[in-house]
Amino acid sequence: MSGRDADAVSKIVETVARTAPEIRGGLAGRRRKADEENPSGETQLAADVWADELLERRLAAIDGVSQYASEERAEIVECGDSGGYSVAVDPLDGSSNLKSNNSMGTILGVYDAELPAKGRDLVAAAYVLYGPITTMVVAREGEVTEYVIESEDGELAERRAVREDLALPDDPTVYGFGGRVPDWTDRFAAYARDIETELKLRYGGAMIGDVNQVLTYGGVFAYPELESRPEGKLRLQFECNPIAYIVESAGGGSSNGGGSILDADPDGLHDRTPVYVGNAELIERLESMF
Ligand code: AHM
Ligand code: MG
Repeated sequence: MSGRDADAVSKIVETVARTAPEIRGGLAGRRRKADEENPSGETQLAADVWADELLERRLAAIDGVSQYASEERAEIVECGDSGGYSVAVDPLDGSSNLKSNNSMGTILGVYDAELPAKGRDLVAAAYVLYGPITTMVVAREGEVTEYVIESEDGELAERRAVREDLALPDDPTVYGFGGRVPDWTDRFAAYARDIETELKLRYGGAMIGDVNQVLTYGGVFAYPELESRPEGKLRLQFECNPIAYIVESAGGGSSNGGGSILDADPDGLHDRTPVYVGNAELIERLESMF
């Protein structure tokens, strides 16, 4: 697939921005569990299912979108516009934080290929962070921009750029590593011991919140390979590829332990992968220890 309407990419990003205040506004009443599990076998919250349906309705209706896929549904939705972009989303990343009222996000990847696709096929990626304020980080054509999403009566009022040409700070200060420490592999534990002597811990249980810390202060985020789960926890199509694309576009590095996440060949739509993202030097150091 190639020769696409760049306008469609803008519409996709704009649609996620427009939907963000609604997702945020709908969280309070949707903290209970839904009666289903997602394709990865995790319990879905009413909020996960609702955000997925909202995004599917909006994104699948855009001219130039041929596939919609999400962490919350087993199958790809074919949108009828063949030859268009494929959109992959994590509608509510870190949704277990809803119970404890902590940050969550929405992740978007726009691929110029059929799903499952390689990270190198991304033409844009973005995330929304539902923190004390709602922000959105968009990577496109090698540039990363952070926006503040202002809403009025639960609807998008303005998407205001607050950091343009966003780049990771040269002097990193924070790290956040997922998984239980006794479940870490020896090589990752050795890396973590090294990092702990230099940086301070910032881990909040939502990848988007933790990656936003790294983009703001510099450092490294990992959800590593585990003894019990060599493939880690996070999904390649919906979470790791878009985040790797954003971090690399901001001058950082990404790895699955053996090379850039963006070069990984996907087998299935819901594949998981170990993920390490952050300042290039910290990712190179990880690879040299693996
Ligand atoms: P989710 O998409 O089902 O919410 O799960 C993904 C989240 C990530 O945001 C976060 O990095 C990780 O799971 C946290 O896992 P843990 O609770 O094991 O620390
Ligand atoms: Mg997620």
